[in-house]
Amino acid sequence: MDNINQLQDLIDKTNHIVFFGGAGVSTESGIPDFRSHNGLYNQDYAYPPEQILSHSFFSTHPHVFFHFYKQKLLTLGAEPNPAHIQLAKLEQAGKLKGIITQNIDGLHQKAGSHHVIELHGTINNNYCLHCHKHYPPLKIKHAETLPTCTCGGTIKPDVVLYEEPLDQSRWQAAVSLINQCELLIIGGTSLTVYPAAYLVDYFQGEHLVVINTTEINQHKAGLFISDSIGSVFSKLEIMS
Ligand code: CNA
Repeated sequence: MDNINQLQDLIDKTNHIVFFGGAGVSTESGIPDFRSHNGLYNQDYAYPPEQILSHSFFSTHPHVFFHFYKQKLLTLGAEPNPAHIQLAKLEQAGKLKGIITQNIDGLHQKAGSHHVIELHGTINNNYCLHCHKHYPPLKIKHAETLPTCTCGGTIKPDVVLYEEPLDQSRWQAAVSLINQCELLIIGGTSLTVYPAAYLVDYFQGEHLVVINTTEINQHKAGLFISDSIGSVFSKLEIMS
């Protein structure tokens, strides 16, 4: 049986599936990831992206942060690709119990998924650091200088920057999902960002499948599919 048929077989016979993904899930929607050859970490900027996307840099260089953020991460025009769409169908079919994503682009929800844990937050929520008033992403996009609240405070996207802790309720929900699933599909992630990557340690189920264009360090994987995730998911038959 080839890799795709093996995955199809696992999906057909399992009713408790969880998907854990990263930036690679959205590259086929035109959003660059961090660590691929043409990812954001391999382009030239005045500062390394890891530094720009840190809490201390946000506080000390907000103009540079927002310039980078608006250009590279505020991807409001992007559309879901077959991976997002088929995962939404799997949820509708009652097989997929949840998606844990490190992405901030909101594309799983745009594709119709409901149970999505956004470990690193989302570009779709933004709030004033002073009075906590919420703002839509267009407020950030259209700000000519720093996005500023009516109270004068700076508006920050609700995305987790380096040096910032994860939201504990999201983390607990993710641990519980992974802990209870029978089939875990990991896709489009280098599994190098912590603590997110520790989540795999909580998996106790039967089957772990990895779909990634490059090899990643995941010894628990029984099946590794070295292909782009949109292409893999578009070959699966999912009854909704
Ligand atoms: P990463 O470290 O850039 O790794 C991406 C992985 O996906 C690499 O191993 C690639 O080889 C692989 N990959 C790329 N394209 C595909 C594809 N089409 N099919 C299968 N595999 C592919 O990204 P991680 O998600 O592991 O790192 C976590 C960071 C990236 C999180 O904090 C995210 O917020 C952040 N990020 C998110 C987005 C987004 O929201 N779309 C974009 C860029 C970065």
